[in-house]
Amino acid sequence: MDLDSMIVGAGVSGLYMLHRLRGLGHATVVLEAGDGIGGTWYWNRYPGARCDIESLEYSYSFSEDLQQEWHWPDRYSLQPDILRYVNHVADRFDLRRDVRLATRVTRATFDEVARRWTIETDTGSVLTATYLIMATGCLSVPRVPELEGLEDFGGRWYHTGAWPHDGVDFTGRRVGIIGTGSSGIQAIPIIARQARHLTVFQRTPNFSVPAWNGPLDPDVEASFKADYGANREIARRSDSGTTLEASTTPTHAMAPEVAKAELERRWAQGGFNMELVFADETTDANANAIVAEFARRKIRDRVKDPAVAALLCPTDHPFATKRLCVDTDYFETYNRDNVTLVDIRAEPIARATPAGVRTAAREVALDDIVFATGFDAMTGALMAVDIRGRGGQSLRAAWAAGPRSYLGLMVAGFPNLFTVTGPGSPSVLSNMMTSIEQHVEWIAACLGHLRDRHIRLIEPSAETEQRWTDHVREVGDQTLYPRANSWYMGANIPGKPRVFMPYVGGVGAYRTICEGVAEHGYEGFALAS
Ligand code: NA7
Repeated sequence: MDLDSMIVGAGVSGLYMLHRLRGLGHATVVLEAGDGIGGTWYWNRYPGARCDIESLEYSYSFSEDLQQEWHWPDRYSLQPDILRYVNHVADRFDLRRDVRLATRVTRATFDEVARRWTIETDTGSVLTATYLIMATGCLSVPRVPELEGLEDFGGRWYHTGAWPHDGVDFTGRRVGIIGTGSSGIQAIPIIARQARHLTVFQRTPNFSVPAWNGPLDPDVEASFKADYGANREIARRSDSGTTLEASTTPTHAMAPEVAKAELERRWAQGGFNMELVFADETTDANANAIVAEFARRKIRDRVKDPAVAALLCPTDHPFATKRLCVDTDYFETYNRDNVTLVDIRAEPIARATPAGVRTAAREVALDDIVFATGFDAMTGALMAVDIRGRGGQSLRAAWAAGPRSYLGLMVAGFPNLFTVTGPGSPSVLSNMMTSIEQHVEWIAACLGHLRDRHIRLIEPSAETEQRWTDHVREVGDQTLYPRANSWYMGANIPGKPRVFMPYVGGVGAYRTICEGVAEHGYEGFALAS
């Protein structure tokens, strides 16, 4: 099958990409490994799975009718509600007929003579297309760590990012969960309410802020929708891709009592508001320490047993330099009689046994193990495909020392290959919806530009790629982010290069750069007809 373009992944970005490329008149298909559409929201069905960007902003903005008509039940949406929304969008814009499900792309090769991509799949089909768009997501390759003896474990085990579709009943069972990132922190309170006993194996305590979730207030909804267009524009020009109001005042310009009141005000707003208390919160260690200590004090307030509270207090990384978690009753869950916290830095897990898990200090009897151990983030899904560019060079080799790109959109040596929210773009540091729409619209405009000028080939020069990759690193180095062993840094995957992968310059500033590049005839890219 010969196509104009091919999209890999039928999540939020791939589906919108399809819509826009149809608008250009492209013959295009979406190849999707899952049996259904929705990407992240298709796979992550663990108990409590919820978005921590507010519903009114974690939604497409491209259709005014859609955004006005859709009603979100909660301030922060549950996974089933988001999946229902994605399916609604697919039906409303008639997207399904060009999506091929249960088809995993295994290899993509650029043919320099034909100037086309050849794509091979695990179903044996081979397709060719002029343009290849990877819409494979930033958190889509779940990672189960090596755990000796897991094959002999007599119970059931699951990963949060590949959860069974008919759900899991933990009633009456002794459950162990490994991992206290966003997924663990969302799942733990829910599983604890159902299970006979829950043992949490914690390697690193994480900062978490209450969501204060609840039904979406009809007045908030009405007033946000009354100015939906203007609100979206604020989000597009912001740092975070949301309308959350960021402080412009650095700590030293705030009197201590003002700072204290501000911390409490932000805490009462909940969620990512806590990242926006001081203008220098993620760049100045002293400013950050104030927020970190405030957040630790809240943990001590929420957890009754001081020894357990101490174990739950993060001390090894600055506030929000690992992705900030947003919770409902997370810390309070440790006040329950049926929940035990095990610090696996003090007593590492030695192995799984037929009856449970053995640590250096004890044997924990378990019926079920839940891995909330995260993903090979940002590069994992791209590197999972054997992508070959000019001269047969592989993306895996090109990125062996860390990802390189121009704008997180294209890679030198890989003509006509686009990455939606690729490493080197704001992506995971932002509201993904805002960043996805910006990338999809930029790519569609770019392909329209090429079509109108009968240009067949686009590729960044090696120099521009180097300059952008250096810029991403330099901007990252001005922040506290590189101080944490986070998945932003690739630190959660043994052997992965330690590189800060997202672009921290801000969604609005990044958008302006992308717009400038396009306005100057795709500056930094080589175009050939
Ligand atoms: P994260 O944020 O990567 O969290 C994974 C958690 O699992 C984290 O607490 C890790 O501890 C822990 N982990 C990972 N490997 C191990 C091993 N081998 N042993 C013990 N503990 C381990 O993934 P999530 O799914 O929670 O969240 C991913 C993103 O999805 C989230 O940020 C949102 O954007 C949505 P560590 O901190 O590495 O010591």
